[in-house]
Amino acid sequence: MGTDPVSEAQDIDYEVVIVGAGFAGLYALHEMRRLGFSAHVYEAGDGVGGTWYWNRYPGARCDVESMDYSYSFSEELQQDWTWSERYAAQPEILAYLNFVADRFDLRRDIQLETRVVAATFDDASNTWLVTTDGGESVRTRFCVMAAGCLSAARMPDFPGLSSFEGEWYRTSMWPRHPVEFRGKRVGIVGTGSSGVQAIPVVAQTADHLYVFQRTANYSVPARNRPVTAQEAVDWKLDYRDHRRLARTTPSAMLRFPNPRSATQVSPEERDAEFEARWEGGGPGFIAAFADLLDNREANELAADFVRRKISRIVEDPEVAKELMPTTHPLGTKRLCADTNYYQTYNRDNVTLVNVQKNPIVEILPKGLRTTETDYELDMIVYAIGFDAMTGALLRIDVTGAGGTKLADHWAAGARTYMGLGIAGFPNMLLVASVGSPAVLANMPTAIEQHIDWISDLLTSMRDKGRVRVEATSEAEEEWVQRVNREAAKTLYPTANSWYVGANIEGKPRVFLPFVGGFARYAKLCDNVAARDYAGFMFA
Ligand code: N01
Repeated sequence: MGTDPVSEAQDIDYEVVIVGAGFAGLYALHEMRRLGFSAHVYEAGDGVGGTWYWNRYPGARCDVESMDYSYSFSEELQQDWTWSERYAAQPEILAYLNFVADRFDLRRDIQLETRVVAATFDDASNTWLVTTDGGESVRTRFCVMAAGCLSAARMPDFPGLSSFEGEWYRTSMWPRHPVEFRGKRVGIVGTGSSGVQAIPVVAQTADHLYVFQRTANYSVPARNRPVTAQEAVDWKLDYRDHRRLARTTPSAMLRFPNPRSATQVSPEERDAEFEARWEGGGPGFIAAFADLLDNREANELAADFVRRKISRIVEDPEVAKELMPTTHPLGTKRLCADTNYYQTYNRDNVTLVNVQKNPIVEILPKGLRTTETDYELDMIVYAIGFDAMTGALLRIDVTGAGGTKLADHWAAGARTYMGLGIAGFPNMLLVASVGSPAVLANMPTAIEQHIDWISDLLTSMRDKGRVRVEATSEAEEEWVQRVNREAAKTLYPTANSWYVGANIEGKPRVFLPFVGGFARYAKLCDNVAARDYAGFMFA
């Protein structure tokens, strides 16, 4: 990098250290290299892929259509890769990310099986000292935190956990060895997106499956199917235009909300629209009407439609009733997309257990105890989610300017400026973090947008001889308030979801993602950049 000030510090090992080698880390590395920055990636797994490396549980599949859920940065890449299914399964997405790593020769700068455990900013040199679990320490000008928003897997904390004599797994840390359900009594705890995908698959071979459900969740059929050769050809013909159009939408994918209100159409029209979306498949159901996520009455109409579907699909009326969500509006916890989820409860070998009514008390050597019954189990699968959005960063001992700990800065609730920077933590750039719309949008596109923005920032700093960038406290405060204002216009904050940290005991209840939509957010980011990175200060 010659003598430009960004790389001038004598003892810098890399200009950019990137934490994580999932969708975000891989693209960040590609971009940093392309722009001529020396970059190094640390990845805890023994392979690349991030989310798609760890979440290899049976049934794991994306709920964004594969033609959308992929990188757009290389026309050749998107032309050359062929997706086999409308919603790609985990092995195919992992194969894609490995293909990307090979194609762009990324592996030589990725250090696998290495977890970053600490990052400490040095005010004198404006650099970070990054320390790994292997005891290695490197100095870098910038840290790009691409550690994931759903990557800090929750550990079950039931008493007696380690006394269990059978096999037990977490969906979020699924082992690489084959897991056999045949001939076994299996319990699955959790009915979020992961549980809803795993349950129908495990039920096919398990001797008996007990589903321990605390909160009934809304799920719509995915209607997965192969991508036909003709569809792929048609899509690829206009791939650039598809991508351009997708970036103008709130979700960053080709999903177009019906602009009408659910309350202002006739019951027949309403049901016809819901039915069409249900038959069409996938989480596009939430876009059936414009006001489903901000008008309680409209939302209740959609919720009622799904409950009616459940009552028709599930043969036992008692079980159907237990499966009907009533405690939160539809979509305020992530809407699940399934393949035969509700149908699975018609199988003789599946039992639904309501652990809202009778909570799990402890794990026994041979099973699980609720306040009502002991269940004998050979295997327990915990699909209990993540310390979302903040967990991955807080598991690193991050110390910013003047010795401030990130854990302290976030003690009353996580806060960022634009989801990209944190006041008091100079030269640390975030990807798909708190205050970003990424988790409510098409993740690869959001990631590309964030990293393109970061790339422009670093390039402009190099051009201007700047060595330190930091969000101002005022800009951060304004963004936090904006994130809250946007959320308050919606029904999202009414649910006890991971969007507000409610799934983690003691986590401050703060609305974490930006719900204002991808397209609006991207425009705001462009405006910030156009005003010489307004809200950031430089040295
Ligand atoms: O986790 P979750 P997830 N006793 O937190 C229950 C993405 N994703 O891994 O709701 C009993 O949603 C908990 O119950 P409750 C997607 O963004 C995407 O399923 O807290 N139950 C809940 O049912 C998703 O939102 C895809 O009452 C307990 C479940 O465990 C995010 O990842 C696929 C419990 C956790 O659900 C997380 O999904 C998979 C306890 N002590 C994931 N503790 C697709 O693209 C927790 N639970 C399709």
